[in-house]
Amino acid sequence: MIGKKIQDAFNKQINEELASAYLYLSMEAYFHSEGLEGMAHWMRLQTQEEIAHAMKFFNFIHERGGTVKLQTISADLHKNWKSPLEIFQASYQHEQHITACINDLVKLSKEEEDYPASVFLQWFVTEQVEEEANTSQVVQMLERVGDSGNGIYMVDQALGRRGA
Ligand code: OFO
Repeated sequence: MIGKKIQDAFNKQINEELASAYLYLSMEAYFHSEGLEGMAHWMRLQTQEEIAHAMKFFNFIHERGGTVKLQTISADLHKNWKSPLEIFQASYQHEQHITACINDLVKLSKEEEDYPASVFLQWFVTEQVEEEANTSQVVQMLERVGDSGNGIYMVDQALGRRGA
């Protein structure tokens, strides 16, 4: 049986993951409006990953006999985006925020001596290393090309090759 503190914290994390999906969806919409279909594709896969992350927490709560409580997703994350660089910088910052959330959950699971939760969270610890690396690499690429239309086109093509 899952303890109340872990259940509440995991429910909050479901919201964080779905808010991440919502954030990336707003970014995908911007890329479509700019005709950057490779970046839009990259964001679509990112959104799908975030929903999968939320579902891992959702399933874990149920498997441990707990109750899932869905909460309102913040619309503050949905901005009027202005450029690919601004978007990927925001993505990188957002992933750093998610890493901090996961680290707090790991700490709580240890304080609560909830070993199944600690083991479950290890996947997310590893995943966050990848999430930060992926977004910061795109930031570097975009910084390198600056305002060059050809450069943005090349980055768009590269991101369009992202596999699931
Ligand atoms: Fe982007 O890793 Fe989940 O939120």
